[in-house]
Amino acid sequence: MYSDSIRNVAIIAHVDHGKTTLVDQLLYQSGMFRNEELDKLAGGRHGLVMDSNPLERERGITILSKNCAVGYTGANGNEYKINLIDTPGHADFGGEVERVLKMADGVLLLVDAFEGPMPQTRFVLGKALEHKLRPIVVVNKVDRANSRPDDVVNEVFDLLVELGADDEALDFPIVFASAREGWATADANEKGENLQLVFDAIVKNVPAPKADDEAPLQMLVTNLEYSDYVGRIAIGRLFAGRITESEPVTVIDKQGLHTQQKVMQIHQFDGLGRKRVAAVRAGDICTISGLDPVDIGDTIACAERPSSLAVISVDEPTMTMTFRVNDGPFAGRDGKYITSRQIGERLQKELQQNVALRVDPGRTPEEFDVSGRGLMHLGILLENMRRESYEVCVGKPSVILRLVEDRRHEPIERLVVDCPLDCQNAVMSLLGDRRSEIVGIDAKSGAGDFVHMEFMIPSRGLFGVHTRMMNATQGRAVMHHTFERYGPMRGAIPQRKAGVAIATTTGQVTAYALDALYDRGIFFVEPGDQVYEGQVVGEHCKDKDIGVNVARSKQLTNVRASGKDDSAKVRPERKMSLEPALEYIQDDELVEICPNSIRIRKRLLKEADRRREGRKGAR
Ligand SMILES: Nc1nc2c(ncn2[C@@H]2O[C@H](COP(=O)(O)OP(=O)(O)OP(=O)(O)O)[C@@H](O)[C@H]2O)c(=O)[nH]1
Ligand SMILES: [Mg+2]
Repeated sequence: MYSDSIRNVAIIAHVDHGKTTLVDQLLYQSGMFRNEELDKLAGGRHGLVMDSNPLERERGITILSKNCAVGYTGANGNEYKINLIDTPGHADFGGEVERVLKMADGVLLLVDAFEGPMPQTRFVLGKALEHKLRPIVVVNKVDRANSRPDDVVNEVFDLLVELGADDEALDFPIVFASAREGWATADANEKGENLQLVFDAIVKNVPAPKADDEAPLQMLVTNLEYSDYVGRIAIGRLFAGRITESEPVTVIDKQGLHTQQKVMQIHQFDGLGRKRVAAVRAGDICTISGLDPVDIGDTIACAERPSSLAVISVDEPTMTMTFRVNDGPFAGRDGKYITSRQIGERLQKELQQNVALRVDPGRTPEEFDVSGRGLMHLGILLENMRRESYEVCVGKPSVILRLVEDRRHEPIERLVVDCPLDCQNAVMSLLGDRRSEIVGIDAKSGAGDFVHMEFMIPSRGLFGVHTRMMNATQGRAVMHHTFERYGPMRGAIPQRKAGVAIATTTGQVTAYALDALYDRGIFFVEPGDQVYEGQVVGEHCKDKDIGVNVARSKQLTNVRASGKDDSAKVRPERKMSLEPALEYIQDDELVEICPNSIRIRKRLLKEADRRREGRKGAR
């Protein structure tokens, strides 16, 4: 059968365990690209070809899952086409992983040879097992000096047992690899030469798609793209039948609504690029242009005998935030799109591709309640909007509660912290305050005096923890967390203790004014910045808010005094980037996000208004 020569495999792992590096190397070694071409595509020496969008490059992480395909000639001389699906490892993009697993018949589970299975390893592996996908375990980074590959294999086995895997899955094939150096080996103590073992493991262990290409067409749309030339492009896998250019088809949406449409062009993945083809058969992954409306989760079916495939279900969001029109005095200064209609349309567009996102109308027509999987999930959306010249204000993120038998339940996350032994107490006391419970602790073998701790902690308790953890351990701790389950609401969690410094006038910040406020706290602005009344310009050293005039300039006189005249001693400012700012704010504050600036402000800009509201609250 045609589909015998196809392998569809998803690469899954915890963040940074080397998925994209491996996919890049597989592409490279399959001989499709010459070195220089890859370098050009990767945008330089260190870039990864597959992490192609600017935010991914900047942050060094994968955000969107992506397809590519490589050819491979097996030991028996058979030709195979391997569709590789690279997935993001960060917990907030778990929705992406869930969605694309539908395309795969097997997974490569990468595990760092030093770190071992981490929270997101557990999550993605659990999802793979739910989809009945058997893992091939790739213990990666065995080139690392402190790697402990054999222990890691045992830990993966234990994890599979814990997740209730069947015997077949427990008998997983193992490959040891260094994705960065481009080799794999069956024996962890020996260096390999190339990645052939990985290719062989895929060909041998990933089942060929079971798909009947004589049956009526069924293709599941798992991804969408836009092109200025052809409009919407649907990406997905053919589960049955064939699809040909210019063919009339029936698109069945999630509600079961049928629309008659016509296919324009069909492309198959070919290396990093795509190749136009006249037809595609069941089992393969392809892109279709010419269909509109078409959405993720829709089935593209045969025009005469249409029937739909099971809809993709994705876990519900756990965190929500209010997006609203920027009504600050500087609104429209650097953004192009600022009205609620423009913001609303942008959010609708995002919904089509971002499956784990939800948008509800807010309290006023100027507001939207946007919910997602975590701070980074929503942060990336905001970062993208900002780059596209939108301006928005957002309120303090909050977790989504659920009612279970009349009791409020909140999201609980599994948090893993690795730190040197001498920081252990600092970490425990920081987390102890935050309603966490410890579920595991052990010294990592082969890693000197490091401890590995696992906690269950309410998502609420994680706000602002990162900064505090870094301060408490001088940056030596590594932490990761993943949503685990909903659980009964735990008690109160300490909020930001410090008050803030609020600008009392609108104007340009002067060194002179900051100098005079030197001992009042830390400032988020620097001389030359424009600020407005009601903007939060710094953190007060006491627990109350204060008003400050940071735009005060020196009275000019004719007499030049000698001495400390221009040598204002301004402390370096604490620059607040997007996500830290979101974690920082309280209920009465907003983060204003514009293309060139991120500001924190009080919801009510006038002090008198804030005081009136405060009195109302106290009554
Ligand atoms: N020493 C060593 N480092 C590696 C190896 N493979 C990847 N890395 C490094 O690990 C880091 C993360 O690699 P990525 O390929 O971006 O990891 P990823 O799993 O795609 O990460 P996300 O997509 O963000 O989840 C990079 O700095 C790589 O250079 C390896 O085999 N050995
Ligand atoms: Mg990646």
